[in-house]
Amino acid sequence: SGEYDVVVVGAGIMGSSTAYELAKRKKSVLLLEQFDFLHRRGSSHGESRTIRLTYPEEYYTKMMVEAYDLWSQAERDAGYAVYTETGRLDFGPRDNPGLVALIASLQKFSLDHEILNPDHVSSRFPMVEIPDHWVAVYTQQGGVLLATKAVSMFLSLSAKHGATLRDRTKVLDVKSEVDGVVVTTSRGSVRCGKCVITAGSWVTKLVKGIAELDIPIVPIHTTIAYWEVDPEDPDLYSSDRGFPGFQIYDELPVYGTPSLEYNGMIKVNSHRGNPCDPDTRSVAPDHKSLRDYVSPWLAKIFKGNVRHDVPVIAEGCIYSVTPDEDFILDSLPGKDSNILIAGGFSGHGFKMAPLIGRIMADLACAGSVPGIPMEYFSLNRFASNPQVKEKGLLSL
Ligand code: PYC
Repeated sequence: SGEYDVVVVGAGIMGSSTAYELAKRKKSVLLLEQFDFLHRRGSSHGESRTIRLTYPEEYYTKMMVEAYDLWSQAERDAGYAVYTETGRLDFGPRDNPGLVALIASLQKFSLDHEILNPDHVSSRFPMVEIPDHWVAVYTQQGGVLLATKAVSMFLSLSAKHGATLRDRTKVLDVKSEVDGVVVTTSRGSVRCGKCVITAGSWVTKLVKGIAELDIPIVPIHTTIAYWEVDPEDPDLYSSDRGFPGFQIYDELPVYGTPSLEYNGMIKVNSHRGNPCDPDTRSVAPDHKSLRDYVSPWLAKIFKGNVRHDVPVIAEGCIYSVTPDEDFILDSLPGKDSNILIAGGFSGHGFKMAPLIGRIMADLACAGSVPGIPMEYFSLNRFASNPQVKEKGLLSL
C-alpha cells in the first residue's frame, strides 16, 4: 500500500505516455499493468503503427501537428527514435467524402501536400496502380511508429522521471472517497488523488464495476497481416524504393505500410473486425476477413507484385471502438470525478499517444485542457445525443 498523486491503470501506449507526462510534471505516479509489460493481448503490441497528418476531421489534423512535436520531444528525451518517415499516400474515388474532407483539412492548416491523378501516381510510384476516376494525396510527413519500442520508450521514460511501474497487478476495484481514490489490486490497495484508467478494451468492464456506468466502447478483434512481395524483387515495396504508408478511402478502408520490419513483405490490413471479449477471445487471425476485404485490393492496386491469396504472417489485435470513433477523454460524473478515463481509441489513437498523455496530465493536474476541443471526447456526448453520428466503418 502507499500514496500517490496519480495511479494510472493500464500500461499500454496510452498509460505509459500518461505516466511519463505526469512524472515529468513531478507528480508521484504509480503505473499498473494486469499482465506483463509489453504483453500482446491488447492494442499496443506489434511491430508498427501508421502515423499521418491526414485526417478528414480538422480537429484531428490539428492535434496531429502537436502530436508529431511531442513524439520528437520524447525521442530526444529517450535518445533514440521510434518514428520512421516514409511519406504517406491516401487515395480513393475523387468524390469520396473522407478524401475530400482530408484535403480541405490539409489546406486549412497550410500543410504541405500534393494532389496526384492516376498517371502521376503510376510515374511516381511504379509499383502502384489506381483506377482512372480516383485521386491520391501525398504528404511527406507520414510514416511508421515502432509500436512495442514506443511503449517500451514511454515505460523507460516514466521510470527515468520517477514513476513507479508495477506489472502482473490486476486492478480489482477503484473507489472514490471524499478526498481521493482507493485502488484495490491483486497485490494490495493504494490511495491516490486521481486515478486515470487507460485500460484499452478493458475500460468498459472496469468502469461498469466502479460506477455502474455503461461506456459505449466495443472491443473489436482485428487482424494484422504481412504479405509476400514477388521474391524476384523483394524490395519493391520498401521505403528505400519510395513506397509510402497508404490508405484506400473506400467503403471499407484498407491501409498499409512499406516493408520495414520484415524484408520482402508489406503490411496491409482492413479496418474490419468483429466484437469480442478481450478476456476470452481467440487471438487467432481472421483469415476470412483478410480474404474478403484485403486480398481483392492487393490484386487490384499492386499489379500482381504481391502474393495476395494468403499472408505470410498474421496476428490478432483489438480496437476499442466508440459509436462515432472519437476518443473518450473525460472524468467520470458526480462523486467519481477524480477517476478519469482515456479510451475508445477506435483503431486510430496510437499516433496521438504523447498528446493523449499531455491531455490526461492536464485533466488530472488542472481539470482543463488548453487547445483541444474536448467536447468531441466527452462522455456525455452519448447521453446528450443518443443519435450520435455513427461512422459505421466497422461491423459493429
Ligand atoms: O489511423 O492510420 C490509422 C490506422 C491504420 C490502421 C489503423 N489505424
